[in-house]
Amino acid sequence: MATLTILNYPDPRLHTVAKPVKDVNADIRRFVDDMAETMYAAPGIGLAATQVNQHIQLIVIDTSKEQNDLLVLINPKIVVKSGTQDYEEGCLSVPGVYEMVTRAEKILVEALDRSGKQFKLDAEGLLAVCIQHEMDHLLGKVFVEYLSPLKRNRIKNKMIKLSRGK
Ligand code: QAP
Ligand code: CO
Repeated sequence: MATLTILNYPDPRLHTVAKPVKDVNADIRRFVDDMAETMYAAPGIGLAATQVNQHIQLIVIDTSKEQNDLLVLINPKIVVKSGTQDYEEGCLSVPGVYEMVTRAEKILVEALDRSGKQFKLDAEGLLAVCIQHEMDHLLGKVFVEYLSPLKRNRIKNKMIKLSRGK
């Protein structure tokens, strides 16, 4: 296994739209393992393939306290959503920044698992927020794009300054 390099906002590659996975084969399963290792090492609760510069529809999530309940979503689709909730979100691609975002409270998601089998998942609360946040990445969208242009520009400038110091 290997940890992958995470792209940092405002890297333009974070705005790439991901393509569906055609075949959940051994290469994809190896990539899922590397994604999980990268997320756990960070540590984070969610990571989209877009964030490691692989533009395919694949997400790993683990919102459990013990970090021992990996959820793999390949080609995810939200089939039903209801309600709204506000949650203070962060992102491994925007380190040190946490801001409130409004999203659906409950969602029904359809996806393939790491063996390529289709499944449905009812999610609410933090898990629902995390799935919506990660699915946005697959569409090339970062959570700071929900903020006002003023806030977003402040964050952009902060990130550029930080990356200069590396
Ligand atoms: C997305 O985010 C998420 O700023 C996953 O310095 C976050 O794993 C969905 C992280 C919150 C719902 C609620 C962020 C780690 C991890 C940082 C993450 C940082 C170190 C973020
Ligand atoms: Co993110």
